[in-house]
Amino acid sequence: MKENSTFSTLKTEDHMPGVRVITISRPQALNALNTTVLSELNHALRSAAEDSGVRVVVLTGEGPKSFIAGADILEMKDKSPQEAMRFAQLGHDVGKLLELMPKPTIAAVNGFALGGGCEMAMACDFIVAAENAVFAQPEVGLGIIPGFGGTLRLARLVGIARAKELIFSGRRIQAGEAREIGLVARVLPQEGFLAQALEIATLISKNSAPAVAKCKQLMNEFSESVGLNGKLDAEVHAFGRLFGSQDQREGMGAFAEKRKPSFWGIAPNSASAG
Ligand code: DAK
Repeated sequence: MKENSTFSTLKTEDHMPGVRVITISRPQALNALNTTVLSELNHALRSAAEDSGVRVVVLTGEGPKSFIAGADILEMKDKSPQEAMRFAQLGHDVGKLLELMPKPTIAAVNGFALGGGCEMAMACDFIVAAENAVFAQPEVGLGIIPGFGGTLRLARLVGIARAKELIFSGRRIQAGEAREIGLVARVLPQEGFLAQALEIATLISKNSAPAVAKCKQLMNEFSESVGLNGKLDAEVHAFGRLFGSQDQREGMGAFAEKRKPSFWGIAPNSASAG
């Protein structure tokens, strides 16, 4: 195992043969995604994509409690619509790298995968989850929408009715339910979780890299992930527009003040309301 990290919020390690593990390491904030984490992820993923020694990428979070507890609410809460859109774009760039790089990407989800955390996991080729994994898209409880591709990718994975139920309610689901609905490929025991996830990565890394890359490209095309770009832009704009609204300030302010939010935003009353 070779450690080669030069990042402040990530650790990267190479496991033979050709498995790169990228670990988000902000355990004090349950590995929430702030601008620094997203910028560093962008660099780390580009470097893995360009390194011919890397055949499989595994993304995980530091500690047993959390994969990623979402985008960093404390950093986001005072953003203007323009700043929110830039932040969303940064998240989308990372998601596109995970989804489209010609190497398999595996999300090894330990603990919470909430909001932007669930979205990053879904941008990977597949998710393996520890028994203690918990998934949710809780954004509407903060006065915003999933902004890193969740409205599209969750529906693609679990079907539109299930995705609507999860996104409208913000309900949390455990690893078992996530596997039942097709969000998670495999659930593994919590004890020795990463080692087991690495066994799956190692199995893949021993296969023909060009053949695996071609499978990824074709399967993405068949599932239309390569056509997502325009739709993701619509999500970025919708996300940005909600910043500065009374409900966004209330939802994120309530999280910062550790209290329940009280929403007053008016429900749109026509089918074309946007
Ligand atoms: N952001 C910032 N800090 C967070 C955080 C987050 N998402 N989640 C947890 N933390 C911090 C807490 O503030 C706390 O810090 P201290 O108070 O100790 O300084 C520390 O982590 C430990 O958290 P708790 O004390 O709350 O721990 P608990 O075990 O009691 O609860 C929890 C764990 C994960 C259930 C709870 O922390 C929680 O509900 N966290 C928020 C989860 C959440 O709502 N996540 C979704 C965030 S919104 C977009 C891009 C992205 C997104 C949308 C659009 N575009 C670019 C368009 C995504 C949005 C989101 O992800």
